Amino acid sequence: MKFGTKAIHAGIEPDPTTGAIMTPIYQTSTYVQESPGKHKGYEYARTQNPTRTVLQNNLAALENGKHGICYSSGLGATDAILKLFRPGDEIIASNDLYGGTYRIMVRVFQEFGLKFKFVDLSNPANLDGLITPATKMVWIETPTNPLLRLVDIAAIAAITKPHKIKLVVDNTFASPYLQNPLDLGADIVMHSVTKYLGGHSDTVMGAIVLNDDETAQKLAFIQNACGAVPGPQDCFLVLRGIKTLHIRMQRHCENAMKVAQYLQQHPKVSQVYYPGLESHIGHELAKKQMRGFGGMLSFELKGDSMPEAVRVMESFEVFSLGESLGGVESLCTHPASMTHASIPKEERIKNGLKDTLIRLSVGIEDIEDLIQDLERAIG
Ligand code: P1T
Repeated sequence: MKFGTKAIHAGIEPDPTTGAIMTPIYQTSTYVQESPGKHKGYEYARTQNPTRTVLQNNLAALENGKHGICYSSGLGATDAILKLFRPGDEIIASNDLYGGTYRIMVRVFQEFGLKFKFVDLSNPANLDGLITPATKMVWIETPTNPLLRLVDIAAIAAITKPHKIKLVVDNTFASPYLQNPLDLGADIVMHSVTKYLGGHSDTVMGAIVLNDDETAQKLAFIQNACGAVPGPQDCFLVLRGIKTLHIRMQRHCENAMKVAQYLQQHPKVSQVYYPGLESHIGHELAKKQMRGFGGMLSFELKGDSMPEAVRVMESFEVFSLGESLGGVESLCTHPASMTHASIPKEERIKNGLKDTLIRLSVGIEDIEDLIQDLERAIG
C-alpha cells in the first residue's frame, strides 16, 4: 500500500457493530466483564481504548513499524522513553532540539541520575569518543528544531548498532510522509502528534513507533503504570487529521520552498535555514534521507537587531505569533523566548540559536497571501 492509502485505511476497519466508516469515539472509562478476568480484550481505559488502538495501528503502519503507542503529549512519549533507563546510564542527544526535550532531560531525568551529553550530531563523527560502556541511547531530531540541521540517521545507526545503543529519532518536523527513521536503522521513532500528524492545531498528543517486542512491552507497561494516555476524542481528531496528511504535507513543502526562496533573495534577510535550499549545508542529505523538505524554516535579519526582529514578528497579519507548528495555519515563533527559553542562553548561543532567530511554520494557505504578508512585515 502506498502512503496516502495507508493514511486513510491502515489499521482501520468499519465499526463491527454498525458498519460506521469512521472509527467511533469510545468514550468510556471501563468495560463490562462477564466474570472476573473474562472480557473482550478491554478492561480499563488507561490500559486500552479501541479508538486509541486504531490510531496506534495506523501510526505504526505509517512509520513501517510493528508497535505504535500514543501518549497525552509529545513530552509524555519522551518521558516514557527516558523511563527505560536507570541511574548512571548515559544518553547522547543532539545539541539542537526542542527546548522542552532538553528541559525534561536536564531538569527532570538528570535529577534522577541519568547522564546527558549534548553534541552537534549533524557531523556523525562527533559521536566518536563520547560513547562509553554506560551509553544506552542516542537521541536525535532531524531536521532539528529550530535550526533545521540535518542528521544522517543511517550513519548514526551504523555507529550505535554495534554497541547495542538505542537510536531514537524525533520525527516531528518531517512527519512519516517525508521520512521513516526505522527504515534507516533507528530503533524508536517519536512524534509530537500535536504537529503535522494532528495537523489542525486542535490536539496535544505524542506517539512512539518501534519494532522491538521487548521494548514495546516495557513501554506499554510504563504507559499503564505511569498513565500518560490520550483521550478517545483526541485519538479521533488525529485519525481524522491523518487522512489528509499526505495532501497537507505536499502543500506545506511547496509553500515553504517558495517562502524560503523569497526570503533568501530579500535584501534585509541575512540567513535562511531551509533544507530545500541548495545553499543549505544538509541539502544533499535531505534529498537522500527525506522525500521532501518540509514546512518548517527559520531566518535571521541583517544587523541582528532584536527590536527589528520583534517588529517583524508583531507585524504579521496572516502568520500568527505563537508556539507550536505543523497546523494548516501559518505560525511564527521566537524560539529564544518561547519554545527554547528553557535552554540556558549561553548554551543556546554556543549552539547557534541567536536571540534574533525567527521560526516559521508555513501553513497551507495561498502562497500569494503568505508572501505578501512577509513583504509587508519585513518591509
Ligand atoms: O508539545 P508536545 O506535544 O509535548 O511535543 C513536544 C515536542 C517534541 N519534539 C519536537 C520536535 C517538538 O517540536 C515538540 C513541541 N514543540 C513545540 C511546541 C514548538 O513550538 O516547537
